[in-house]
Amino acid sequence: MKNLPQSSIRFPALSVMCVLAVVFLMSSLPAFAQPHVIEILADKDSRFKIGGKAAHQITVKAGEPILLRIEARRGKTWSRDGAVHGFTLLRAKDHTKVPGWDLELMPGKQEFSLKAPTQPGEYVVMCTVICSDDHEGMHMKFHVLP
Ligand SMILES: [Cu+2]
Repeated sequence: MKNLPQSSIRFPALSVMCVLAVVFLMSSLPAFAQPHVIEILADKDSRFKIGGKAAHQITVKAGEPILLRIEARRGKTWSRDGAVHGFTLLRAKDHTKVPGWDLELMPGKQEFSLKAPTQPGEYVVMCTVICSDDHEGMHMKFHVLP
């Protein structure tokens, strides 16, 4: 008994309450603690896929942290630096690039920690590597909710 920290002898109830308070805070703030994980396959047939199906749209919340987990498979052609696809986010209205969202995809799995655009609205994800004859069709909508 001598070696126990004094505080746990004097204030056992207080320390239990502190632990409970921390656990409660952590569980009530999942949006800040956990990024929105999006798993995408950039496939060899020049299509973005989610859950095995061709993906037409991704929806996120403005400013939320995002973890992109992308697996890229090489199509017929690739760029000189080895990138097999690209993942570039453009504003739909004027096709200007969103800073930080101009990604090159290497063969295999890769992760990107990003922040969703702070401005709600319509965006477009485009492949920026000429990956096959079907490259022009490699894009999807990206919707940012307020
Ligand atoms: Cu492409």
